[in-house]
Amino acid sequence: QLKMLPNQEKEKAILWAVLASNLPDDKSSLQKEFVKHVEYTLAQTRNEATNFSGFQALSMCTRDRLIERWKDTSLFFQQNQVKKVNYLSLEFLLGRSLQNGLVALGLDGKYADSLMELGYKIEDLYDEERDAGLGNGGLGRLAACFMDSLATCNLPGYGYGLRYKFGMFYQAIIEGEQVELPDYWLNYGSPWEIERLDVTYHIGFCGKVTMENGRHKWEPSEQMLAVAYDYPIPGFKTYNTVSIRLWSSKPSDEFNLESFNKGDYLGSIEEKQKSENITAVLYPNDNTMAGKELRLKQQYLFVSATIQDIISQFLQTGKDLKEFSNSNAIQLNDTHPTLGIPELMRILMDVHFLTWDDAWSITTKTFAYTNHTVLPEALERWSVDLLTRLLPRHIQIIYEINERFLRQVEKLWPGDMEKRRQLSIIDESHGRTIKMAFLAIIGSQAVNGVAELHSELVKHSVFPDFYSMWPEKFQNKTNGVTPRRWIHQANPHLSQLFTQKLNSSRWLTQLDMISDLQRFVDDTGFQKEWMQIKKINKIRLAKYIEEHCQIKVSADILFDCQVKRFHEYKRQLLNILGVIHRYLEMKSKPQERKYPRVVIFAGKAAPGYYMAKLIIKLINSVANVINNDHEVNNYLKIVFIPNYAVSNAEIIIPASDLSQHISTAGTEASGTSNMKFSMNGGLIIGTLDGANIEIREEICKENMYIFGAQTPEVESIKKKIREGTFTPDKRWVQVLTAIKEGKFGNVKEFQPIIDSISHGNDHYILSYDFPSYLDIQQQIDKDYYHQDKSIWSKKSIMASIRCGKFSSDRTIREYAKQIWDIKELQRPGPVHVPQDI
Ligand code: B1H
Repeated sequence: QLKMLPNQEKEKAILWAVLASNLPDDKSSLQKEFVKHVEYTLAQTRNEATNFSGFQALSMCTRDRLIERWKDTSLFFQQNQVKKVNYLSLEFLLGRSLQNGLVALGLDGKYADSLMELGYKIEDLYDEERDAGLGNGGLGRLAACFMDSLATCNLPGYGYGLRYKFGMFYQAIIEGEQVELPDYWLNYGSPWEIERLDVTYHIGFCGKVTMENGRHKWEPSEQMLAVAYDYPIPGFKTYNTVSIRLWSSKPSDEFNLESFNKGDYLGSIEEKQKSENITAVLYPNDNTMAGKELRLKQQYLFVSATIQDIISQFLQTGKDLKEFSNSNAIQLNDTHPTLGIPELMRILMDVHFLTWDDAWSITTKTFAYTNHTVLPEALERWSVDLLTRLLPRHIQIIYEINERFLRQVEKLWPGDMEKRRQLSIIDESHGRTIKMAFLAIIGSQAVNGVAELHSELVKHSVFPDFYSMWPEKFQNKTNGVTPRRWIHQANPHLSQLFTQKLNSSRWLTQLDMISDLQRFVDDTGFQKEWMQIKKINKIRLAKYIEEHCQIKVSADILFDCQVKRFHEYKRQLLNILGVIHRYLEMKSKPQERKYPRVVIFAGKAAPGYYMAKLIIKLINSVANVINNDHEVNNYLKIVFIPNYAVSNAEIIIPASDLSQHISTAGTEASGTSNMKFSMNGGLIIGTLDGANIEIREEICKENMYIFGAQTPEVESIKKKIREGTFTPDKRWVQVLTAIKEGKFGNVKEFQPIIDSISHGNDHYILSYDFPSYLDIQQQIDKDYYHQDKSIWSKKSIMASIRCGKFSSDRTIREYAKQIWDIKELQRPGPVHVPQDI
């Protein structure tokens, strides 16, 4: 459209581009911008300006600069007509954005100085920001790291998600129990979002399907709108900035005619208000499925708005829909957005009149599915009845997909009714349900797990028949994390040390480079500096603990952390039973009081997960007893940090000497905090599960504390436990006896925990792994408190510098090449005059 511009217009366009992209960054300009936002945008005076208004003003300064890069990036992608990936995730656990944005702009240092003169400490302003907690845990945080890496690696990509008004609940601990409080994170608005009132889509529910000229026509009886809110995600050391588009539901203008005709004005308004509720709250379940109608509505509103948006952008290019999959890849972050598959089919057939075969060919070339869990309770199934009522057209399409698929099954396994039953998308065993993972696999060109072991389990244990049908579909993409946030931002001293010793900050975009530091591993000066940084981080955490838990801990002793969602498979219970054993030993043998340690827990339990909440209570009861026992509390302290979230993870992780990743082998798909801890020089005590296995391969086995049963043994161990032929260690019996004697509070209260690991229950084989867990903990004490301090320092250094593989840049490049087929495209420097003027 710009091609035909006359000369005058061209000059105007250039002037515009230069002015818009040349915000000066000398100190005085930065200060002026900041003051302008305080005085004019916030309408405050110098005297009124609090840290919070300082945060707001600085955010607006940052946002101005990000927006400028951001618009040019999407324009550049469009002009170059590149293939892009659309990453669909019901969760984006972004945490805070201010520091991240300033770091990406390279302005964090300059702003720190500029604001100092105006009377602000920049860290205090960072601290005012509320976390964007739009995710539960690993899966949501992974999506956030991926966006950071897409931008940084100059890959054309867009994130799509939901703008929940209430993010992950705020966790308070009251009398040892978890209490959930609403997280109304948008209370003061978010400086990062751009509301796009012009980008809205109609979303329908319920109603009926009719035939018109041989075509299906869905007439929904419920209508609402999805409105787009865009968030910029800046790349580091590049001008590329990508977007996350989050949808918010709101009533549509169309009036509910039925109520209106009945004269029920108020009733019809009430109906409309309900539509605002759809995106109100994030479901707080990690690794379990909620199965609620509202959640299904969220999922459908999400995919419908997203697919409509992708198609609308595609059609603007003037291309034919048959070319769709050459321009778009769609990645499903777990099965939560799987309805995108029948939604794309519906739009292609019913709106754009493509044939089934054409629509199916496009769909199956476009979608790819990432599986994140093998736990049966987390594999999504939706009731056929519910789907039929809410999405009558989609259920027809799902039936048709299933019919055609089962014909393929029949060809491969003629007459095998059992295979047909096993592989059907529709499960008839407990009510009729749709198996979403089956639909996702059948509708996708690639299926991947998130760590080597997990991907093997996906192929051989979870979906073996699909693997035998389409072995080429199945892949592995080991997770990663962004070193910008998880080293540079969270651990500034370590970042500085890396940059100084490598003489370059290139490691931040090429994390493999840090393995060069291996040449310093025996250098005692370097070791000292290394441990000094750890100490500084421990002092910072000790301060946080004192403020938030009113417990004083010494930064001179071993910090042992287990911070993650509470789930029985993650075995926080094994940890606290180990703590009880340590305590009993110290009580009965004073000579055992020589290896001081603080054991730190943090994490949320799903509000409806009774056992997980009870384990939190047990931990706090044990903490209460031990922390108040003057005989031992100089040697052992237990801390439960409330409200584990991205922002306090940034304080906890760099301070750990040891972290626990101790899930039953074969249950944790990957884990990603294990990578973060290791990069920051914390050693891992862990099972051979998830990404622990690959971390060990990289950093070598002498730098990691591995214990417990391995995946192939687990089934037979469970069987022994069930059948009562396994005899637990006497230390296990002692610990359980201590709880039963009421040493840690009300015996009756904790009985369900005891039951869950006794009488042949113990599904997560705690009793079996307990002895090897205690043994390796003893080894850790000796290594950490060895008189030769270099033993531990070396392990810590190795654990960090051999972690290059676990940058999410590596992961995202693998997806780009092996699944999405998208290419890097870096937009040129600050003054970007569109090429086709
Ligand atoms: C992971 C989930 C999950 N796996 C259901 N599955 C949810 C399942 O709201 N729901 O219904 C929410 C989340 N989350 C985690 O993904 C794995 O447990 C980790 O091992 C893995 O590191 C992470 C990222 O791949």
